[in-house]
Amino acid sequence: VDIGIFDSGIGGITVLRELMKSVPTGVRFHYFGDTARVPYGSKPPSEIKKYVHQVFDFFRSLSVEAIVTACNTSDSILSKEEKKSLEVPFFSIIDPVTEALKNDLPINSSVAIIGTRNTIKRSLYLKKLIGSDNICRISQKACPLFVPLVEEGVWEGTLAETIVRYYLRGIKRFAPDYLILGCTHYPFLLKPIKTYLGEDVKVVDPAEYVAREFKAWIENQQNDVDSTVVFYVTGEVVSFTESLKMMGFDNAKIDSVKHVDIS
Ligand code: DGN
Repeated sequence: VDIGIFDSGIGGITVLRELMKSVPTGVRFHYFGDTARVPYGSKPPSEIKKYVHQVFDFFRSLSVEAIVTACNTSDSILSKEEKKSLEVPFFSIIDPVTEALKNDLPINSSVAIIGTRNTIKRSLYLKKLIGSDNICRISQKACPLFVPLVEEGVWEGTLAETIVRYYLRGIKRFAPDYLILGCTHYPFLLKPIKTYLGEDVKVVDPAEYVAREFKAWIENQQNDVDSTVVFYVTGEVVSFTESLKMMGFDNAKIDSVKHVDIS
């Protein structure tokens, strides 16, 4: 089965990693990273829509059988109609986690959401969670410097800690029971985030929930051939490949990294 998965850059690899863990055989993943145009986070929504439709056209040319959004910003900006009008199933990153939390969180839970400017402005997480009986307090915060930091490979150390502190000060005071990482780049900063907020805040990664949904969908189509992944990037190949290695993707898992131009 050929599956398209996309993000503005390396963030979506945190989602790809979960998908490959859940579905280790039978899939050829096509990971698209729009690295020449990252970050999407603060760009005008109309511009992001244009990019995402170009990515969809690219996936069409590969005849993928489903598309996974590994980008909360794109998921927030696309309309329901745009998602439905695709010829293949579209997996949202925001829907599975919010559905699960609405049902599973203990009573009187407090929740904070962090994401890019566009994601927080669109407030899909907030809108989907607000009003559930089990959530008593909810807060959200945009952290626009996190994505460039992660793309630069600065995942821990003094600089990462300083920027984490700068953005999460208010969240620390809010003292949520759960923190949702509403941007697929943010799991890279898990270490400084956890250190700053402390053990009492449980960090929720939406990737685990989309992987569960994807697994349930694909279950009956699996075979015993190892899942592989081909990477396509609009930017530079060398630094992207380095990031993959830093994340523990070895050559065996990387089919190839190709440069493409879709603009
Ligand atoms: N990884 C993207 C997300 O989940 O929203 C953010 C990308 C960006 O370009 N800011």
